[in-house]
Amino acid sequence: MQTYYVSTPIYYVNDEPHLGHMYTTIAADILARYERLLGKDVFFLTGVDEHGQKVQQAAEGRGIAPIELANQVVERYASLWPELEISNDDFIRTSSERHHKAVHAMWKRLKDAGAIYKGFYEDWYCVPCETYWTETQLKDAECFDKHCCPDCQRDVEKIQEESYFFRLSDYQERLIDYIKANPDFIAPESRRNEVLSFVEGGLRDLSVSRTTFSWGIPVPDDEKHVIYVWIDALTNYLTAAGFPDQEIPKHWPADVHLIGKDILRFHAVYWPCMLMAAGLPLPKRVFAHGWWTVEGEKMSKSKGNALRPADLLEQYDADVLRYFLLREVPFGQDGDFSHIALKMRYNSELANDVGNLLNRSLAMLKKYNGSVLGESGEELEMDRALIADVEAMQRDVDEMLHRQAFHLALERINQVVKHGNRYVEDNAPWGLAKSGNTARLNTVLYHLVETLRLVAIQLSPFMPEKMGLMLQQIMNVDVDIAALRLLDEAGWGKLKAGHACQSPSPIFPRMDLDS
Ligand code: ME8
Repeated sequence: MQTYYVSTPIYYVNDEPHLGHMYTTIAADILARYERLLGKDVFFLTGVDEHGQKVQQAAEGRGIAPIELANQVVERYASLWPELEISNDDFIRTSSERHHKAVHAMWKRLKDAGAIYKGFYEDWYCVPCETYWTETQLKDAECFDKHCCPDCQRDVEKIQEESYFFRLSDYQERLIDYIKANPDFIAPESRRNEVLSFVEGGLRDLSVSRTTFSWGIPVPDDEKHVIYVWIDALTNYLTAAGFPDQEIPKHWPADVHLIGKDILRFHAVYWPCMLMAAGLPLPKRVFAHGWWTVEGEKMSKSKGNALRPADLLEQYDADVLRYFLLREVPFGQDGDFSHIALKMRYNSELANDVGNLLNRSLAMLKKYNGSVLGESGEELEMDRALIADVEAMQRDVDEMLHRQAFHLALERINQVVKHGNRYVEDNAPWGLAKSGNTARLNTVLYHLVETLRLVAIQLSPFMPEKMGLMLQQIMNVDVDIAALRLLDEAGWGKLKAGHACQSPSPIFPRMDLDS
């Protein structure tokens, strides 16, 4: 069976879950659900990043041990994901024994390959970003005088320590060749170009151990050193897949690592070079999405405007949030979250388009034929056009989701829904009923219900709960969304004459714009 592996970043436990974490995880969930629909053996991984100075400092600030802080925050994630219908197959914690073992195995492979050496390190360090900067980089970013981080503008500290280094510079040419030979490796394209010019600008060896704090995985046989948090964190993708017990795990290489644009360099430069050095295959794709602002402002702790998923879930159904986040902004671009935009999008595309098509179709079926699909008559050009549109949508959505163009996939499905609503107007079933044209009426109602069924299947990775309800009304049985397979379900004509649907029951009631 074909495998599919999608991952989210592992989230730092120094912070509560927020909109950004929720966004990537929902996106990954949609891909995982879609690939399961295709019948693949899917591995969907998320988890938490527990080590590093940042977490140690956050725990100290609260007067607790880092592992206690981690345990608290893990609880928050573990209880949030089911509420957002996240169907992850595994949840990785970097404090776990299995991960410790994998990081040691990775270190050993790098060491055995001659890619790690001991040296002396002097540089500038940004704790919040867990990133090192050279003097030149600070100067280039006009940050040297202020001693601030070129990324986040916060203070950087000068670090001098004995350190192990990874020979990143040795892999510069190989990485450039790889990126050029694999145009799909880094997406979107603008990010790929960014990474290429960064690598072409020259790679320095990377300091991969610390002696200034203790919260991490010790370097084998040199315990005063802790392994750099990014070497530790990136290895999570292999740990959960079964490394090192399986040298190349069944699901490896990953099909796509979904990440935010701020952590692209780690995933598109350090990680592939580490894997090359370790002699392991590279992930097929790294997709860096954009950042959300909230009501036009940058989310920040100090402003207190970071959107908490738990608060959003009090206001909106999980499915509505899932739909909005992936529909509103092209994946890869920055976007703005606003309540009014969510409500307007919901009212127009979910309440007015999908909800309306479902309600009016099932209501007419009930009124004119006791909810039972009758024998269809002759197929007209307009019927064939609707079927062709549905089938083209299925192909388009497949192509779009394989390049993570979620918003286009949703737009394409919406076109079919709009087509369905136009088809109702064009055929005016109420007129057919009045004139007693039963054969045509049956044909029209059949095409509507079959379109709705296939639309619901395409939307099910995005809105599993709502589409479960929609399919239940159409199929008249409880439908296990997770068990659906396109091979069995996606052909036009699965519903047969004589099939009874349920009475319509609104799944997308209109939202009040003022509340
Ligand atoms: O970076 N909009 O963890 P993290 C969209 N532990 N995404 C956002 C965002 C926003 N406003 N703010 C943050 C880490 N993010 C590491 C990862 S992976 C081996 C290790 C995203 O908890 C951000 O882009 O700080 C990042 O991808 C993710 O949240 C996790 O951030």
